[in-house]
Amino acid sequence: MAVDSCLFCRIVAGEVPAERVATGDGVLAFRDIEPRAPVHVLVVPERHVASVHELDDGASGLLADCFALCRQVAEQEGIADGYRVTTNVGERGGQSVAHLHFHVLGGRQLGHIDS
Ligand code: IU
Repeated sequence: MAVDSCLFCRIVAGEVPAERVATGDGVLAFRDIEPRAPVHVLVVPERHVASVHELDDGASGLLADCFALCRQVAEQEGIADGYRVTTNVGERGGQSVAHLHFHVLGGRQLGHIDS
């Protein structure tokens, strides 16, 4: 997908509105438009990467920055005692936006992942 037509690249660029909740080193957190839990925030790298499957071996810094922002969001949102961080890969894996993103979900009792 061309970066200029990627929805999350356009959110990062400020071309598409989103409720931003935090920023980190090359990463952005904003509220999911269709929340599946009382807290549902997406953490995305600013640089376009389609999914974890497209990451190269040098991506450890990017991943550390993403997870650092996930932790910050959990603290900010008051869910640090229990939350889920998840990422989908490819259409068959439930991914609908082809820009790497981590769902930070919490604020209610979460069950096992079974679907
Ligand atoms: P998924 O893992 O690729 O399915 O997650 C994409 C998420 O992006 C999904 O939870 C949508 O509700 C969310 N989203 C959004 O926050 N803003 C948008 O404009 C669109 C999707 I389109």
